[in-house]
Amino acid sequence: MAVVIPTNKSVESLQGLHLYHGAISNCSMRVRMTLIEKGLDWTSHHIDLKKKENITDEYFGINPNGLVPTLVDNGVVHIESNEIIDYLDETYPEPSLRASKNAEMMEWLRLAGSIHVPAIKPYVYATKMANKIKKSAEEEAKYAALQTNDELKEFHEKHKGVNQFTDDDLAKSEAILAECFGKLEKALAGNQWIMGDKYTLADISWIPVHFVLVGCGYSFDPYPNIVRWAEDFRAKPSFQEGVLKWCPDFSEV
Ligand SMILES: N[C@@H](CCC(=O)N[C@@H](CS)C(=O)NCC(=O)O)C(=O)O
Repeated sequence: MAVVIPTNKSVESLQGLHLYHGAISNCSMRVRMTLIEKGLDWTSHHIDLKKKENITDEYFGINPNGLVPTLVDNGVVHIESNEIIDYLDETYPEPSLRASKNAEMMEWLRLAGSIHVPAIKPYVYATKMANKIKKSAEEEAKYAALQTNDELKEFHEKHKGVNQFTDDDLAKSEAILAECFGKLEKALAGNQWIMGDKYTLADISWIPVHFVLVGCGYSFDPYPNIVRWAEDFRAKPSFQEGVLKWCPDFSEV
């Protein structure tokens, strides 16, 4: 469980559920959807990534990676979106979003988490975000002073200043995505949801990835089962409230 001891002690006195999240962040979308599915009351602390509101001493004091989302539950700080949704389902079990084959479902969450930096983030930045989210020299200096995570430092170096993601970065990311979506396509053959008839955390973990990639121009034409599965979310209140209300169309971001 990704619990962190915050250096920004102000959050330790928060009562109830507080979510620090980004409107356009796919990782935040999965947590918002889970909170909504569970009918939980939560206080929103919106962090505007385009305005670099995550690059502050205050926020790094809550999330040591400077990433959204962060959930604070009665003063306890949780990071890592896939771990947060698992935590929410454990702690607030009704309605259950867990599959009877729990290990298999957790493997889908682990997979979504494991491809975030090698595939999802580079694809989104290379095709869309890098130019929109360029840091000023002052923001670069602030980020360098705050960020201690080497993987994230290396990732953000790739689009720092005049640097750009290369064709090779994009090709590597596309290869990983193709392998994952091949698996997802197979899992959805003859099934409404990833784990079968029951809608679970696995679906919640993956739909934001689909939503954001579509907005970046990724084609799901080779995956008809995924296209049909994604369509089914349009009618879900948790998708409308947790995704579309905050980000109606990622291509417009
Ligand atoms: N593994 C983390 C990844 C979180 C993450 O990368 N969040 C993005 C938005 S989806 C973010 O905060 N980006 C800002 C940055 O990289 O500085 C999780 O699942 O919570």
